[in-house]
Amino acid sequence: MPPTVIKKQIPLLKFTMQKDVLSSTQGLSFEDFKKIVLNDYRIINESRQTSLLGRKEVLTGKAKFGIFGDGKELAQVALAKVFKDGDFRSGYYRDQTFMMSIGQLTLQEYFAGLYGHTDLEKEPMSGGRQMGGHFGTHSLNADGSFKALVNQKNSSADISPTAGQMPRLLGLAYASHFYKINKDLHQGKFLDYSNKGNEIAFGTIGDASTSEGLFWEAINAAGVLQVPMLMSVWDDGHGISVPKKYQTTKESISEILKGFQRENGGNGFEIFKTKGWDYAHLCETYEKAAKVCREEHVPVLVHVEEVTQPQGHSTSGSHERYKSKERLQWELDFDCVKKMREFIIQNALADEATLNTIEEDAKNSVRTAQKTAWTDYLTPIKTEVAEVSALFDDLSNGTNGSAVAAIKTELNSIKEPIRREIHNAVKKVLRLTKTEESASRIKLTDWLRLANIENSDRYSSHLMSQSNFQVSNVTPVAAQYDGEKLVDGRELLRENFDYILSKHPETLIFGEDSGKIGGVNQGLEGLQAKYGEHRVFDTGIREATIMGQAIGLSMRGLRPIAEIQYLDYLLYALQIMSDDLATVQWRTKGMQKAPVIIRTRGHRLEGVWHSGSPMGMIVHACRGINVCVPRNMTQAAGFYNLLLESDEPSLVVEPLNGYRLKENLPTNIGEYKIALGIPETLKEGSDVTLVTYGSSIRIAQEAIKQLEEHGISVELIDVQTLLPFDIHHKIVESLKKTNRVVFFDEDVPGGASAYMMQKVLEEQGGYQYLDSKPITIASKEHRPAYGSDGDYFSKPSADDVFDVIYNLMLEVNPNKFIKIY
Ligand SMILES: Cc1ncc(C[n+]2csc(CCOP(=O)(O)OP(=O)(O)O)c2C)c(N)n1
Repeated sequence: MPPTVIKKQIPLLKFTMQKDVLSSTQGLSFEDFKKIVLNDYRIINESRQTSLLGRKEVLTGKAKFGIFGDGKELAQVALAKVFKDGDFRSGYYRDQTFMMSIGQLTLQEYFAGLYGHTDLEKEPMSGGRQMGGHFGTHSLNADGSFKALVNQKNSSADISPTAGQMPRLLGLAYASHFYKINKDLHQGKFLDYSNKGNEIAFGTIGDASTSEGLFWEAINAAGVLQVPMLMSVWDDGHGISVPKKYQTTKESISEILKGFQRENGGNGFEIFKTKGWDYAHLCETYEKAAKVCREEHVPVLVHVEEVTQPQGHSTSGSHERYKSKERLQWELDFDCVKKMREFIIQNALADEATLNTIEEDAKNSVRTAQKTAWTDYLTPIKTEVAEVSALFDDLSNGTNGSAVAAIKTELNSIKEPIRREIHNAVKKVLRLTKTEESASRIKLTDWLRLANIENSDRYSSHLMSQSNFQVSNVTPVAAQYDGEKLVDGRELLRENFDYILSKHPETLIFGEDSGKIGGVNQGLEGLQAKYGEHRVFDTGIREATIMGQAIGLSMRGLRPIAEIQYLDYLLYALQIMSDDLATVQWRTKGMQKAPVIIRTRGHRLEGVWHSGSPMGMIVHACRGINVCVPRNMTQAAGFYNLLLESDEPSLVVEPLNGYRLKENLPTNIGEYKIALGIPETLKEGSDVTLVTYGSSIRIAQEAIKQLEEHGISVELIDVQTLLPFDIHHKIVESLKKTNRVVFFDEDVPGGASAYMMQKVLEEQGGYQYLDSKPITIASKEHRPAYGSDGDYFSKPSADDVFDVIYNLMLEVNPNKFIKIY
């Protein structure tokens, strides 16, 4: 039947199937149309059954935790219809139906995720690293290079912190904007990453999570930047148990966002409202929303109201505790699966029997998928039980044979074993048989060794890149000089950024004041004028979304250098750095990357919030990100040049008080590269090793001069990078010579100085070579007080360094040194 008849068949007021919903499939026969609707009905039923069975799997102990997408199915099949190849998603744990609809999640994979299957082939979302319901697609080839992202449907990897998906979403959308306006990227490999910016970034969020600051910051930034971001809010009225009246002013996100609505050709958002149970209206709304978003390249928000949550928030508790009887009844009446069934019957798209069959088939497919996933998950573990049991048998003739046999019996009695239980058993047996020397025991220790290697890959790989582009694969290049050409540190940096921008069309540098004035310290002076506003630009004051902007851009093949104006303000972005950026590679087991370069400046200038050096906090929060702490701008530039050749996310903390100091300009500016994790010995000495970095280097040098006058010889080591830290264990070599060590920085006591101490004394075994107690020199516990005296009495000075080292030597040799004060 021709489409006009369809319209007659579906006499719903707002449902203009021919024009709006199915405009992309014009000429569709009625039979084909029915197939689409019934296929959607199949998907939502399969998804619902997955949620129902998934919950049971948790409650019976097979899986640890479950958080499902029940109630959100219908909105997501509608949303999926407008998601095209090349598009990106940044969403959250409710989106299973969407992922199934775009063909990026099978039922079996869903269950593999629930069980935490560590095989990426079976559990492609994270290889068991994230809890089920955290989705992502594979962006990378085996060698770490990007796939042709334009030919696939992409989802950035989810994280659990509510609204944590928003900053990244902004960046994914901004990438489309950048690809569109940067004509240099309309060719070559860039056409694999973006079709000239034609893609949409799709965001999803729960209504309660819109209470988070990150939501507002990202929404405002998207409105300012006018990026193609299609945001859906699934409004089920609650955030766990807390209802909307405690979450949202006026209890409606679309109501309070009205001020963001585009008007009279101005910028802003296009805002739509629809209902989570109304298939026709959902399809119509998303068709319109995507059209505006894609064609006009503007942000759009779809507020999906009247969404249910049939099983409550998660497997942690039941919703009967906090929902009224009326609400519970309403959720039954307006369940989207039930409503779609009614819609199909009303419009004579299928009869009861057909729908019953679809529902029954869905149950069966889900049950089959669950069983297969469980068998797949359990089989390799059971194989390991069998392997170690055979090895235990070999050992059961020894002195402790009966005890070994008992351990084997106990292990084999576990119906659904996990690897921890196997390891417990193996270690117990090895302890019992520690005095036995047999080939069987050697086999068992070999088994354990190999199992540890495999488990390390299962759980601990890819904290940093393991690709061809990892930092350690980039060859360093020495800086070259032709006599002396002294320039300010900031000029050296500017020359370097100039070179970077000219060499890499995919780089862009942005942050507060980075554009027009070229940065608060002028390291980018004139570069906006030279390369254009799209390459070097100002942002609003919004550190978390500057970070997210960089993450999203870098996930789409671009190389952002994101500026955080001062190290003290990195705290605003630290959550996103820690939860999102630092975990991208690890949480996808190397299937996604975000090679962001963060540029900031810190350590020492004046006042409470322009002198911070919270390096311990950063290195502990950001394992997964390189942390470079150059002592001057020559070093900083060398790091930038190396990092751009690699695919690892990194932070470079420029020394804030070094922009106006003179440095010798290398002739190969932009090209020399400094390797990470390689400390530099700046001065040889024999009495004490002094380990430090960044702005503390100059203080150390001043103290060392004075110490020399008192007959004390200090070896000064600049660690250069805190992450990675001294990968070749160079510092311990110095300890072998001096037998004394002082770790010095401007962090709080127990901060990064203690971190360095642990690395050198414990990891490198430095404790063996010490003749004196190891010492750390750090700031006071309070923030640095304002003014030069505030600095002197809050942060370690050359006097402090002198005193500590002098007193150390006084204790060592009271005959040679006398107490000064
Ligand atoms: C930053 C943060 N705070 C708290 C939580 C715990 N938590 C998980 S989900 C959730 C409620 C979210 O509600 P909503 O955004 O409406 O999404 P829904 O689960 O209802 O789909 C909370 C508080 C979290 N994951 N992250």
